[in-house]
Amino acid sequence: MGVLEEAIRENSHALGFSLVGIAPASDADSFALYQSWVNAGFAGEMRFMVDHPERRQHPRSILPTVRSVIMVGMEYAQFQSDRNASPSMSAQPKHDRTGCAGIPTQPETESNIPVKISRYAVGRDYHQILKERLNRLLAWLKSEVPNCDGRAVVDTAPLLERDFARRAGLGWIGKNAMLINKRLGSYLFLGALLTTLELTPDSPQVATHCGTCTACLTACPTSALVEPGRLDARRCISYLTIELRGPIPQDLRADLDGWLFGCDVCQEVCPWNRHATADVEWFDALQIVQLDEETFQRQFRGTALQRTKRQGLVRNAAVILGERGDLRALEPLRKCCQDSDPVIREAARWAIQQIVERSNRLSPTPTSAHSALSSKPESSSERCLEAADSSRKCDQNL
Ligand code: B12
Ligand code: SF4
Ligand code: SF4
Repeated sequence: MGVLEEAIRENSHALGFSLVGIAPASDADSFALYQSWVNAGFAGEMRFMVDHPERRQHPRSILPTVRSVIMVGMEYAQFQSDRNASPSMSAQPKHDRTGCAGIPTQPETESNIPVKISRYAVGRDYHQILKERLNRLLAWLKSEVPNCDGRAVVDTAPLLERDFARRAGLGWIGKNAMLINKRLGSYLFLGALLTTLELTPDSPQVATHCGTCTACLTACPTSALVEPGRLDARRCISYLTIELRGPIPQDLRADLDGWLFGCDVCQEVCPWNRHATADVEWFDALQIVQLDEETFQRQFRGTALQRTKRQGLVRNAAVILGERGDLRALEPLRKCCQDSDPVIREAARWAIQQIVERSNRLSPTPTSAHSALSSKPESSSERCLEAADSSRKCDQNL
């Protein structure tokens, strides 16, 4: 390894990047895989993945004079110490430390219905933090080699990041489609610094270490991993709760598995994450469905949750509440039926229907209904009837 490459590594580590590697700027190895993924319709409504596919073939579409791609990986844990954007709505206790097969649980109390956000979304939005640090790396590189140029990219540029990370030796692509590092697992963000410098590349990772394991394929709640490493985003909870605008398809609503934003199931079950210390964060779905725009902005500005907007977050909470069938959700859901947003109204109406139907199934007669309706039988059954009425009114509004 040359002196400059060594200095790049040292500076990257100093900036908090646990993993650093260099890949040559050439055609993406798996460009054909990406094309067949798009052609199969797996990108769903993500236009940014479908439009101009040729841009993902070579990183020169981002920086025309690029000659090397410095790939970095940062552990989620780095971010989770920075909780200044942590919303006060989180259910307590906020964080649940889990490693391998650590499926987090949060006890329900009388006043809350816990739902979880995936580990990568905890704390400040990673895009900003990675980009800031990559730009610092670029500034340092420019001071070392004055004529060089570069461009920092995180997530949003047309670069097949996992592909380049594998080529830079950061890890292999698991059957769960994640870039996995033998030492650190997969709770990692990726970022890239494209540079005009001709750097000595690292050896690509060729070996995979999944072996005969298929834990992620069987654990995925929606069977989105249609074959090893190939994900139908239209079924993925991460896509459904973050990227999809409009209603969540009815046949997948029962499978959201309590995820309000994103999903980590295929990583939670991965043995390579057994030492990981990343946390999920819990929220109270009863509070989320009551969020107004101002509160949403105040609580979630600067976090990854802004991507789904208030519409997405309230929609997701309503769908999960409908699936849970808890009568406490009826009152807030009824208010959602009056929301100015049609997607929220539809989700609330559907949720109310689920709760009413479930309650009717559990207690077909008023007497048995009362005993099934927990602590406040009279008001609960009244609310149930009113809810059914609201649901009909909502139908008319749509
Ligand atoms: C679109 C997108 C999504 C979509 C689609 C995901 C997908 N699997 O395609 C949705 C919204 C579903 C999503 C979900 C998530 N995402 Co996302 N996503 C992206 C984005 C913007 C593009 C990914 C892409 O190009 N997809 C198209 C498919 C075809 O590509 P791919 O899955 O990356 O697979 C390529 C390689 O794996 C390769 N390949 C597959 N198998 C093999 C085998 C061999 C031998 C070889 C050589 C190559 C190879 O072929 C593919 C084409 O290049 C990237 C950022 C970026 N610019 O790359 C982040 C990114 C992939 N996402 C990330 C994260 C964190 C997530 C979530 C964990 C978030 C969450 N907790 O909810 C989930 C994980 C879901 C999963 N199991 O993949 C991280 C992944 C970090 C890592 N360690 O891998 C990235 C890199 C963002 C970042 N900068 O950190 N995501
Ligand atoms: S993120 Fe969740 S829904 Fe998506 S593939 Fe992984 S386990 Fe399945
Ligand atoms: S769960 Fe098993 S098969 Fe899936 S990515 Fe991890 S090691 Fe590979």
